[in-house]
Amino acid sequence: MSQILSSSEIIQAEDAVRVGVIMGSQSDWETMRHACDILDELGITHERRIVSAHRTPDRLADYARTARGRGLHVIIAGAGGAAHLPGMCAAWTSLPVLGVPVESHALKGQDSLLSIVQMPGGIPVGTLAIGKAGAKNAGLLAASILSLADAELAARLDAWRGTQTAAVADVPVE
Ligand code: RP5
Repeated sequence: MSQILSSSEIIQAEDAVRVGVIMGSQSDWETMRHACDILDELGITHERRIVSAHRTPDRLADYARTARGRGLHVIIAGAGGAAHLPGMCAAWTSLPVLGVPVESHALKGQDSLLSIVQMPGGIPVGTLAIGKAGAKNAGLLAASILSLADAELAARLDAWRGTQTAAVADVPVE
């Protein structure tokens, strides 16, 4: 039997947090804010949390294990250095996990990239580029995933891409 929702329940459902953006440290925020900016631009409700695989392992386990039950659809996880956060998050949940390698001081994020991308078969992490571009694309990829079941979001995403295309000049300026 179909369930009839009240208008307040519909508003609540539309406002439900759909993406979790987690990062290993406050120092990752300058990178991860670019994922949140895209989610904001596309009207995707999300939450932001500092969750460290190393310093707060219990917080990570709680966060990832309860994510699907709380209604999240996608998790974007950014970390730098020995960047175990995306992989450990993916170990605790079967939601799509998008990993963003944060640019480290010592190795310019190559350590982060290799830590995130080389997952053994069986526990996938969709790994993006190092730094700002990766965070931005993680937001866009989360939008693409959500758009599979959300035609209005698909239209907003296509419009966003159209605006980007229209902003590319034909010739370079001096
Ligand atoms: C990682 O260690 C974090 O994701 C961060 O990129 C890196 C450095 O953290 P802080 O020492 O700046 O807190 O766990």
